[in-house]
Amino acid sequence: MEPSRQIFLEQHRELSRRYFLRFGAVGIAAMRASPLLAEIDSSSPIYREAVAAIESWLTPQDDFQDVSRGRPKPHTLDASRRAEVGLTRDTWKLEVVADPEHPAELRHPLSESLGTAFDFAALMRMAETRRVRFTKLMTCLNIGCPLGNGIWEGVPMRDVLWKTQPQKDLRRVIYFGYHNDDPAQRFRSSLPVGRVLEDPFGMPPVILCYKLNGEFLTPERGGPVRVVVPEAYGFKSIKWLTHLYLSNNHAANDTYAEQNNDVDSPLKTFCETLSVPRSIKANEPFAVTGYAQVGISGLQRVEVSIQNKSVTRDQEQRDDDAENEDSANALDWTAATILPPPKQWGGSLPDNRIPEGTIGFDSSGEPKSWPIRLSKAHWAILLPGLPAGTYVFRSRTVDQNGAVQPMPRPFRKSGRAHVEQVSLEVTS
Ligand SMILES: Nc1nc2c(c(=O)[nH]1)N[C@H]1C(S)=C(S)[C@@H](COP(=O)(O)O)O[C@H]1N2
Ligand SMILES: [Mo]
Repeated sequence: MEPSRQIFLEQHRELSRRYFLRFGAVGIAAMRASPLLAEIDSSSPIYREAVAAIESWLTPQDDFQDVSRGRPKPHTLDASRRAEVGLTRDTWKLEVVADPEHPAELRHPLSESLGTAFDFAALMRMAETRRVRFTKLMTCLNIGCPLGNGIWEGVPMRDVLWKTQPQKDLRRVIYFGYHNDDPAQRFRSSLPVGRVLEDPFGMPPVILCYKLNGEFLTPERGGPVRVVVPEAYGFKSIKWLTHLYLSNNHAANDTYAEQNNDVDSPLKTFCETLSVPRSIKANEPFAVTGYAQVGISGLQRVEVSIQNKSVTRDQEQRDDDAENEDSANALDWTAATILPPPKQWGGSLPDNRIPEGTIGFDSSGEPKSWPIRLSKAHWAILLPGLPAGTYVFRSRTVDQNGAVQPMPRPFRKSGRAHVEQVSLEVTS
């Protein structure tokens, strides 16, 4: 068997279902002319090779993209300095105290000065009974493209919060990590206390995370302990965690709010291409692959469209209209194939085994449903040959509520949602 075919068979399950290209009667002129219009088998080597080249579903910890602040960045400190400042598992201490500005009333603060700070050994004892694991795509609101997809393990933040015996005046949890003991460098985030104490329907808890893909968090990923907020953009998942302030403040005061970000925006559903052939020969089919971020409203389908830009004058006006995303519905959209769960999860998972008890997976490590919310899906499509010319390729998601990308929340500062446009040159 040729190697790419072998990889494909290892990475992806049953894809033998023949699928139909539905560029139908209303399809674009270029496709109407194509003899390949009717039906294309996904066993085509072009399609299979493109699918085989798709990135792994889980991202190895060291391959995550990094978004870190600090002069120096805390993860760049050498091992002995990290031990001095509490950034190793042996030396880590977490304070859970009343917010100095808007104090909640606590009976039993966890603080260094009282000798009650929470340490890694206590976290591990708590983990014996309280440990949770879930998959999550880490995405920076400002960057938009996911930084990595992982299985995050930790204990619910509420279990540590309750140790302080809060009595009243608790409306928000404000939290930050080590930043060279310099308040000006502090990167702060916050959550309404309700989100910490109780999980919205179907949502995993907010955790104090110590493992990613079955291995302890590296310094770059925020180790020894970071916060992970399942449904939020990355800025809520504070690394090198050192402090929780229990606060009576009712308003978000995240550092990210200072950059005009919509700090209460949960992960959106959107998609983008991973591979588009660089050179396309006229009248030869070609494959396009991509990923979708599966936001809080799930993923129903991925659709693609190809717009012919080499057209006559009266069509030009219509094309200009289509540049405006409001008019995107004037284009013809066709469903791409959302790939099934992979056989190889990637992410350097020990023994390729989904850790036991990972939310959304059954006891044998099979996903209970697919795609998984707050994570990632891959998609692919084989397109029929096109006449020589210039085209624009677009892809977009439709979420489980039927909202079509960039809806329901199109604003850039609420997270990326714009519909990607890739230009295609088809040469004879
Ligand atoms: N302490 C601290 N935590 C932080 C940051 C930071 O600069 N300092 N960056 C945040 C932002 S903006 C993002 S997008 C994520 C990125 O996570 P990653 O570097 O593990 O991919 O971490 C968040 N946690
Ligand atoms: Mo970010």
